[in-house]
Amino acid sequence: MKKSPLQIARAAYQPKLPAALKGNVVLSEGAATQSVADQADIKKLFPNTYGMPTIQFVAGEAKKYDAVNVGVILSGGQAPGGHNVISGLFDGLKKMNPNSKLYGFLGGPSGLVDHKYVELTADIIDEYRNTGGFDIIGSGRTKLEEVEQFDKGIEICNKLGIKAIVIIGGDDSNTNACVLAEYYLQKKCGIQVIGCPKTIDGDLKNEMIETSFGFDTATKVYAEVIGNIQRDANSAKKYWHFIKLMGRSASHVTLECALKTQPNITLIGEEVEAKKQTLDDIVTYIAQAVANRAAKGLNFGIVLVPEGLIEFIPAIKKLISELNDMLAANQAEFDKVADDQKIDYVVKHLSKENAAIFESLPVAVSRQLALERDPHGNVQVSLIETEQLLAEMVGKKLAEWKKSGKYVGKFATQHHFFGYEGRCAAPSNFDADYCYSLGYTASMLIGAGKTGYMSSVRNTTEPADKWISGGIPITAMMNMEKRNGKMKPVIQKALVKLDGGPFKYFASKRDEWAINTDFVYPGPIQYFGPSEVCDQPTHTLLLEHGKNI
Ligand code: FBP
Repeated sequence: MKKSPLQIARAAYQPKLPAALKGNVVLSEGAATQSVADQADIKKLFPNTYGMPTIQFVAGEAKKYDAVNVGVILSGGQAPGGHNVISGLFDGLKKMNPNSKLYGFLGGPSGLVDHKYVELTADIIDEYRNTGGFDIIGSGRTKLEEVEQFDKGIEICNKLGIKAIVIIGGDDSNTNACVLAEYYLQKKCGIQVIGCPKTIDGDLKNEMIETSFGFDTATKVYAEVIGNIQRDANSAKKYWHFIKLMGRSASHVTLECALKTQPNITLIGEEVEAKKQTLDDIVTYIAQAVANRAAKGLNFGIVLVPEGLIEFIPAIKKLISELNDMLAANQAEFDKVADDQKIDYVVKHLSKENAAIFESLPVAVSRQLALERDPHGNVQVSLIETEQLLAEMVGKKLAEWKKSGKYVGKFATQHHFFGYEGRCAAPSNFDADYCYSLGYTASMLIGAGKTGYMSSVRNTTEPADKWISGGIPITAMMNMEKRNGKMKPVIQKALVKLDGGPFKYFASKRDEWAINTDFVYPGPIQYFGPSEVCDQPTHTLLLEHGKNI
């Protein structure tokens, strides 16, 4: 395969590891844990994996490890750094015992069930070091939650002599990893399961998991292109750019990009929900900011919109919740309804209030809400064109205001959606190091005989040398939530905290950014050069750790 000069230089990059992982490690156990909520329910559902202690790896004496065969799965959406998790895992396993083997299950969790796999040899791993993408083994969104699937997993693991599986995924995939770990313990089949925190959305985090991998690189890519668009807007001075950013459930990506680029308007879904805003409130807020700038002769600007916005609007959230329950209860009947009758079916089966809201939505949005779900039952918000919807609604409002003289200006718009552009970018130094360390830590958890743990690398606003490597029981992150009409144990999503450092900083600045043109142009990710240019973690991480940006 032909490679660019940067790819060649990047292949030679040696990711940094926490100091403790550079030599021999021993395990130090912390306090016993409990789940973030619903302790009694989670304990009952996970009798074998509940309450385990947190773990930290510290430098120690050399130890002999038996050779072990391990399987690895990439699950869900791509995130920069996945290949480095796998290379860190590979190197860690080989360091413990050079006869250990790593198998990659192909195409996501379905590879385990359908017995599709490849042995990952040193030659294959070397091709993918420090590269973006998940193409080394592919990914998929198949849910692992049926006993038959778990048993198919045991079959292939027995055939290949696999004693541990590493699942690299987001909150849903790691929830499934924990269910699998619990089942394999109950069955006493001797297969460990370890999770790794992945998602560009940044919503899988807590005290021990400071960030999910991929968030750093993806937001750096989006911030670069937002900056480029800002410079274009400030040069041409004729367009308002509406930019939707990925982040299915949480607005971390949008908030991080705002902190990096200082656009005029940024919507944060979590705030919309807390303030119980309606779609009209949001449109009015944007229109007012456009009118204020127009009064200063500035008929251009930037609006950032998180892709999950729609689901945060309380009225629509209620509608989606009823839709989920109704569809779950009537799934068999609904599946038989002809495609062109499905919307009518939905309207007839909703409460009056929600049916009215459903019918008031643009057809494209209502179709998405009712008909297009991913295998975890999530609304596929990346397919809803919120940026266009908002631009049109703001345009209409401004046209009304123009009639009454409340607004004088020109309003021409451009729309963008940045998501897929960032998910497979070559990992930043931060993600390259963080992912390699996560993978390496996963190998240590396997060596320590652990199961039901998520690989954890902390203290990430310090240089990599000072990072702390360990594991956190997945049950400690769980609570009970309604999924497809039933209460299920799931990892609690980390949403933007309105009293947290990143949001508070943004809120203190946004009025100035709205009226002025205070754009920042971050430029492209730098892989080589001074540390302050190449190795900076996200603004979100810095502010969450009480540091300045
Ligand atoms: P994960 O949570 O699986 O990492 O995926 C995140 C994400 O990129 C979201 O931001 C987006 O809504 C979704 O995946 C898009 O999914 P798909 O790749 O299936 O279109």
